[in-house]
Amino acid sequence: MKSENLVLLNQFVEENPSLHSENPVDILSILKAIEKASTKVHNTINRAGLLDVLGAAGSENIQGEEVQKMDLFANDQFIEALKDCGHIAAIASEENDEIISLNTTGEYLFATDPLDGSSNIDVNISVGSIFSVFKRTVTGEVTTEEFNRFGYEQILAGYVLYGTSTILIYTCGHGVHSFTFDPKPEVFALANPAIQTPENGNIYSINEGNYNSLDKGIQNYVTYCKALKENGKRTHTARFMGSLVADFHRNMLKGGVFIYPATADAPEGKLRLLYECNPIAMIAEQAGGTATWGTERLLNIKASDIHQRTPFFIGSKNMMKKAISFLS
Ligand code: P6P
Repeated sequence: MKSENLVLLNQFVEENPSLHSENPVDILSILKAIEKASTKVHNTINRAGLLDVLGAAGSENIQGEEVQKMDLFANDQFIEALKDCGHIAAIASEENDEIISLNTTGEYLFATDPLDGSSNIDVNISVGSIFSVFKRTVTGEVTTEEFNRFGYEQILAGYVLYGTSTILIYTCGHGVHSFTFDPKPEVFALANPAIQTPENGNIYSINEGNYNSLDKGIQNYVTYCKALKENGKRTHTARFMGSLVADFHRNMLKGGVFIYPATADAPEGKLRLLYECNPIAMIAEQAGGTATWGTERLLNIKASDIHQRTPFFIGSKNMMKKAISFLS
């Protein structure tokens, strides 16, 4: 496809205002900031071995996890780009214990895991930037409590997946839109205006290293996935990359279920509600899938802490029905 035929973000938003909430101009401005920041991340990740950006930064985040150099680099890019965009009042980031106030006149709140799965960069496995946007209901100085919103209140949610190609996936609640990064001239171009996830699939994604500490019902579901057909062939296939965005994106396109439940290492679940599970759950639902924290809809949770964790079940509608049927 010649570059002059590519549909870029500006054109897609301007030609489809009804897909972009009641303020498409604001949404475009935020998306352009995400494009700017993720371009910087893309260019750095692709040369990581040649730059001093691999490995640990020598500090821990609020979760007590070792921060990677690329986490800090990605975080800085998003903060800078969103500051310039002017519409963001404050950011809640996995990399910062407290919220970052940007602009008291900003109409929106931005939550992000700027580079999820970053420890995979050193071994060349796909990673992702995850983002979630809420419209403010008050004005003036932002407080942390303003982020205590229901997941279903998000007005923009999505991720950038840095894989064999770099792609931007987002929704404003009117379908899931996919854009592919074109390195020349460093823009995202429309790939699919409306992604739908298969209702069925055979991929199950769970870290079975946790098996012996899982709830009995989840153990029983894993055993169900290992059952063989009458002809002796497998019924399911296991795929788990240890990179949420990559695992979710594959399952969304091919059909599958991803589970990160409560474990002995993570009694509340490992994944964070505000900037990992909420945005990906909104994408899943908009693509025709389901996302829960057990038997209940994930987006119905009202956050109470910007870094709170939650068990996470997400995937194809019918696979999720079967998985949830095993939960007590
Ligand atoms: P475990 C990456 O650190 C991450 O936050 C997600 O991207 C991924 O799904 C999960 O943790 C993997 O965790 O315990 O299986 O290594």
